[in-house]
Amino acid sequence: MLWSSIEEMPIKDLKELQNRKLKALVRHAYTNSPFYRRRLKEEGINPWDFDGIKDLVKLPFTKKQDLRDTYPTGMFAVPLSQVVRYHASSGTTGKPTVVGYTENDIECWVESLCRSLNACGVVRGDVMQIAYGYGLFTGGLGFHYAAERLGAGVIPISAGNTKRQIELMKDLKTTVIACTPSYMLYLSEFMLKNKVNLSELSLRMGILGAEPWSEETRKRIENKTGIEAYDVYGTSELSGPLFTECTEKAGLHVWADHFLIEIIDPETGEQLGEGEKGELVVTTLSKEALPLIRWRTGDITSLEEEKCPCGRTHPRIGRIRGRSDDMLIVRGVNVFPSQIEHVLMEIPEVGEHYMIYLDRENELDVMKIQVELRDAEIDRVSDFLELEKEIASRLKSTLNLSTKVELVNPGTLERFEGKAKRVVDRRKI
Ligand code: DLL
Repeated sequence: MLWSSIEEMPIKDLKELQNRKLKALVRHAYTNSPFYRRRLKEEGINPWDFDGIKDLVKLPFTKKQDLRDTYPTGMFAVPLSQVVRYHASSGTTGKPTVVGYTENDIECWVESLCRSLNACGVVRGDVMQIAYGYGLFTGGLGFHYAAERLGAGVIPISAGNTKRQIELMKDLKTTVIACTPSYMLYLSEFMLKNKVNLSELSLRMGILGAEPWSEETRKRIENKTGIEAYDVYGTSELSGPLFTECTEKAGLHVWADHFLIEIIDPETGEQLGEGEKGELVVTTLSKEALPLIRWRTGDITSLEEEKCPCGRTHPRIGRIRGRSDDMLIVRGVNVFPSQIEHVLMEIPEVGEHYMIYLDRENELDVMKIQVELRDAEIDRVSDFLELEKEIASRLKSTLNLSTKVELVNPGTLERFEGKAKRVVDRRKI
């Protein structure tokens, strides 16, 4: 059963709709956002001559850096009095990127995610435990509104507090959990250790995303827990969680009436063909407050345009294979190595050399940072430990993430002749 008949709109009609909406979007951005007006003028684009999808490649890309440069609301295309919600995600130097939504933007988000939840089999009467973070992160509230609209019973528990999660799961007979795949793995470990019998639970489905995971991890989760695990993708700039697999598990459906997607070669910016692996670029066709033109997500995937066996005509993207930049995702939190460097280099006792190690222990991401002292003048162990604690606490307040910090003597860490490789990611996903 479809949520909306638009999900099976003939591909030709969908393309026409996209074409019309793209022209309107360019005019809206040009007229109402000084940022886009300047950008489009620089590229010599007159929105009233712009001929839709045919001219798409003439449009300049937008990137996270543009949002940072115009912090907090310089890219917005509506007066702030029309903004009914803000979300924000972390940025490289501690400044977040801010996304605003009009009432209509929220409506499109809720409607898109309802289609997605329905496509992976969530129905009225399901009890949905939302274990994504609530607050500025889009996961919690995003799922919340869509699940309520769909008629599910929502448990807005947010992330963490595993014992309570399991208690409520038992007592309220949760059927669907929404959380990161690594948290799902952690939950299942915890249940095993605490002798929680999974067959006593009513859980039948997980909607898992916000970080990279693999087909192997899906199999492990499904085998360990007996649930069906579905992938969900989104980014805060596009609205948060948006696209999921359907029950065919053959790629994530992208709602083409709201989002126009391209796959490009991240080096050259050239468009790539169906099935080719490259960076996902998204143009928002309905967003009013913060329209995004050719937004570079930094995520590597491929495009499938053929109608899905489920009958939906909208294009699909494959599982996200990695990133084209250096952003790391640690326990669902976006971390740029430059943020870490920024914090370290503000501490006078710390030298220039550091390494970032990522491991997975008991199914949880662990980040360890080794950093050299500037000179070997700290000889009291207590001062040494104190400094490690201080660094960890500064990192925690910038990254919103706990890290293990290990100070080492000057000259101990590897030096690099070419590009430094400071990140060692040993997680197996
Ligand atoms: O993670 C939005 C979200 C919330 C998605 C809940 C799914 C569920 P950001 O914090 O802006 O937004 O992070 C977006 O996370 O560019 C990807 O690199 C990564 N990501 C998100 N979903 C997936 C996924 C939310 N299913 C960044 N597979 C994106 C791999 C994912 N990576």
